[in-house]
Amino acid sequence: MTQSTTFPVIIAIGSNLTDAWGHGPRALCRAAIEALRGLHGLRLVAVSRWYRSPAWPPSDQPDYINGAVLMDGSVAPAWLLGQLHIIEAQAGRRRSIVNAARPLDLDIIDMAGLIRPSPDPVLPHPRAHLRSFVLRPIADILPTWRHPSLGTSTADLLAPLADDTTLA
Ligand code: PH2
Ligand code: MG
Ligand code: MG
Repeated sequence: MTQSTTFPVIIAIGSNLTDAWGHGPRALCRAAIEALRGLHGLRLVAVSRWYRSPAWPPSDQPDYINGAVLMDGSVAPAWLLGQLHIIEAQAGRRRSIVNAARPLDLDIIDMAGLIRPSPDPVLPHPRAHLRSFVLRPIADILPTWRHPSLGTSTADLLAPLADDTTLA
């Protein structure tokens, strides 16, 4: 039997709230790494540095902590999205309005270059190329990455963006 592999799988991590137990964004992001490590069918290959940035769009929300992980393996996009929603819910995430502050956000950015306009998860993530808090962590974990549909490197995508991320 042939075993297909899916590489790269890139998942962006974000948090800008404390959970009900008092765990802040840094702790929630670290716990998310351990939860991702436990996913069947995927292997954790690399973890980015952590970055801090103001919430986008500008608001009075707390700053975000963002990072990303690189994984490989062979799983279906819809299955992976379901697993990420479970991990988000375990961190106390309740889905409300778009861009609401959240204790944990896990977004699939790329699965082996798959172009998937619908259904969810839409791939590549439709706003990844516009967000320095997504692109800088990707540059850490996979410097050779190119945006699957644009063909552009992280450096070229970052160049025109106002980069308000700093190392956390
Ligand atoms: N995520 C959002 C909305 N705004 N801003 C920053 N700085 N970082 C995020 O991860 C983020 C955001 C929705 O997912
Ligand atoms: Mg997000
Ligand atoms: Mg999300």
